Amino acid sequence: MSHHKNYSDLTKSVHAGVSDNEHLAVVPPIYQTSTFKFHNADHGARLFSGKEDGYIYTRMGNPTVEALENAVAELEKGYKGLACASGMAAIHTVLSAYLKQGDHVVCSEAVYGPTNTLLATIFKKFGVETTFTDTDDLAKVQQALRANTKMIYVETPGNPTLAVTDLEEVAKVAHAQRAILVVDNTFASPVLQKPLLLGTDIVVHSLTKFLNGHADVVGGIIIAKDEESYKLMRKTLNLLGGTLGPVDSFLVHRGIKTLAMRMERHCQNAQKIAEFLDKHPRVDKVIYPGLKSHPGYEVAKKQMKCPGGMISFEVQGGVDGGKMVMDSVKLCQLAVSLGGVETLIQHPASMTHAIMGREQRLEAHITDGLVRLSVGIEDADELIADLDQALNKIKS
Ligand code: LCS
Repeated sequence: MSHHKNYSDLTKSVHAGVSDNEHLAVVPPIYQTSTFKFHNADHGARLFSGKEDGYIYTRMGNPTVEALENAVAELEKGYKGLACASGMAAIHTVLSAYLKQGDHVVCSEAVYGPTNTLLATIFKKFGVETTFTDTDDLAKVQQALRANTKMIYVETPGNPTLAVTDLEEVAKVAHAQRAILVVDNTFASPVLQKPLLLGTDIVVHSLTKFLNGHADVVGGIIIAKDEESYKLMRKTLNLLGGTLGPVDSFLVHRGIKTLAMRMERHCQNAQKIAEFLDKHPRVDKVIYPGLKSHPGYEVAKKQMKCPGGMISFEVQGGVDGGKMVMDSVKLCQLAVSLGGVETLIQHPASMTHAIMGREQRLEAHITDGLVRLSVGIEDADELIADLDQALNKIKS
């Protein structure tokens, strides 16, 4: 929506994707329909041939879904969005649109476990090879390149080690190779980081996380930077079929109204909690891009508005210490997923990244005692008190 172009993200979060509709409803209505009527046979033919814009069938497009797609595209400063049934459906759609047998991918070592496994199993089966490497180290990215490298796939901050990749620099490496750069922007959200403005070609998100923000929808989205890329991915998504429904789209669009405000609080709370954990005698190491000790501190400062709501930390006592904390918290909820208003705590080695196997996990710096915290928007001091009593149960 071009008339929103110059507004801040606080304002855009509230208004993005909302356009006038039949009854001038302030909130886009839910078009709960699988199909749309044609005025006559010629009208149907014109819609199918693309000579006229309009809705045909909800897998191919729906006004409620499109409102959400426009909202996120506007926040990311992209061309258009493609809403998907989950973050994984979005990632699968991008990979399927751009890769073929014989191609090679360079992927961040720190990615959501199933993204790693999708590339390492299904795409490998179809003849696509992937090298996983620390994309926060440009020399390693250069080393991983091959003549047939077609895509660099980056998650930043990465799940769960919060490795920060310099997007401007990696985009240069990708483009010198005539490869495309795909960025999973889930941990940052478009309010904290706009990868398309840093040279990225395609952005993906799990909508399930910060964008929706209320832990009640599973969804994903792709943002294309131009019409050509959008059309290729829309064709692919129509064939693969992993689209998002109108009700879930409505709910995510509603969640986005508070996105910028929520992200401010997530960042404030996370900074305070990271500093508390850093001083705690039962904590060996805190990983948060807002701490000077984080190797990506300067890059995060350069490319993110603030370092986000995710913290990883290592407690004393390895797996047992981690278990003690997770079983002792009262306010923080023991659950996977992230980015909601409620604080969640989990153990990547036995939960989100268990699918990778121990050896590959350790290579990706996901140690046995690593605990991941998705900091919510509650009162920071109350969260700190909860974590403090849980950490103090670890035997010294
Ligand atoms: N990308 C990132 C960075 C993620 O964290 C996740 C899910 C996905 C993609 C996939 O999205 P989904 O299909 O679940 O919508 N991350 C999860 C996590 O860390 N815990 O539970 C899910």
